[in-house]
Amino acid sequence: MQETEYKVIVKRYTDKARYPLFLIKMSEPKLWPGETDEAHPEIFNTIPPQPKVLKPGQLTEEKVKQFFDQGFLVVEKFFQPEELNSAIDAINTLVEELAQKLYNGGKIKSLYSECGFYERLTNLEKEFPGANILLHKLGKLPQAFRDIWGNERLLNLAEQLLGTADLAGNPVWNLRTKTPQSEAATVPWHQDAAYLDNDAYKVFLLTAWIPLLDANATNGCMQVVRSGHKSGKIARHVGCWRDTWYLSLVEEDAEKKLGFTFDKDTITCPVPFGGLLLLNNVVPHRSLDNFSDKIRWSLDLRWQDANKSVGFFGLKNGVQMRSSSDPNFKIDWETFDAVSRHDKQFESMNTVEEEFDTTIPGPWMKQWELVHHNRHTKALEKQDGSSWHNLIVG
Ligand SMILES: O=C(O)CCC(=O)C(=O)O
Ligand SMILES: [Fe+2]
Repeated sequence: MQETEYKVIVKRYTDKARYPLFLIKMSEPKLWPGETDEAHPEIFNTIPPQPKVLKPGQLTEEKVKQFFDQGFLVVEKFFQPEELNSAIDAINTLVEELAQKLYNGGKIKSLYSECGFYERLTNLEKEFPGANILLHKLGKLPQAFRDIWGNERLLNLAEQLLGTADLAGNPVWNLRTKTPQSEAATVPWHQDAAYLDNDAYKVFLLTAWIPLLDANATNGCMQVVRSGHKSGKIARHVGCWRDTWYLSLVEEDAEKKLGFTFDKDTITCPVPFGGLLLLNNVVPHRSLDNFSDKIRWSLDLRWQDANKSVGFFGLKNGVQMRSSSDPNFKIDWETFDAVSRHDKQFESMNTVEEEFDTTIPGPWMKQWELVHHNRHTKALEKQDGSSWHNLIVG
């Protein structure tokens, strides 16, 4: 249903019949663009034809089966420490640049140069709450991140699971800056497709979640609902969780619609340094709070069939990484990086990002009911076209 149609209904009921709003809600089951009855189990459950000879990085038959059965897989050993250490160096540079910027802007009194990789951002954050969000919003990919994303062994793995040699990186990638006890970095239960447009409900995105330390239940590793992708459906999400930009699954709806119980099917997934967690975009997952005194850094990177929609509301294209017709295909990172996803997200919400702006507005907020407004959803409150959210949420 279009927003305009909905507004007409709201107007009709509120002006004329003066129906209480909850009746309007009950009478129209499909109010939110993200909410559909679609089911694409075959896309997320079918093992593609497998290579006869495995390339480096590819998984055994048993592991592939496990991934498609459970919707996730922990690979304990994948990277050599050197491969991740260059990402750590690159992040240290980014933190240094952020500290300088905050310092020169008069936002902090110390650069905390003496602190290490797992502590420095926490100190910046204490003086300037939201410093971790500034880093999370980082638009550009340092070379070390490109090297990980375009890593030949990882691309072999993506090719094996996606069943195509036409591979693209999806524009939604993240550096997670999970400082201790920070609400902004604890991501509640969700299905990744809920953050994208409805095209993503029928395109398999493969995520590799790569921690830059031993991630465990104390420092906020991930939890996944085992086999929560089986139905191939997306359950109801609502926004925005606490003081964040996150959507969260409506748990009762998810259990009913997707056919599992959180109690029985939740699996905690510690991942050692050098390992990774693979996910599809339909399996529900969340991250735990970070109760340790170290920053739980991680990267999440996504691949898909280059010929399919990236599902990002037309805001940014993917980055092609392999071509079935050109074995010497070269990745054009420059074109990809020239478009800032976060700028586009602000634009899509008709709002302007200010300096030191620690909010993250984005189009997913228009896909689902907003049951809670906060500073991240402000842009939506201001917009004429979306004031219908407030009519319902109150
Ligand atoms: O790293 C986190 O805390 C959340 C990651 C996540 O939801 C994802 O990679 O899809
Ligand atoms: Fe996610």
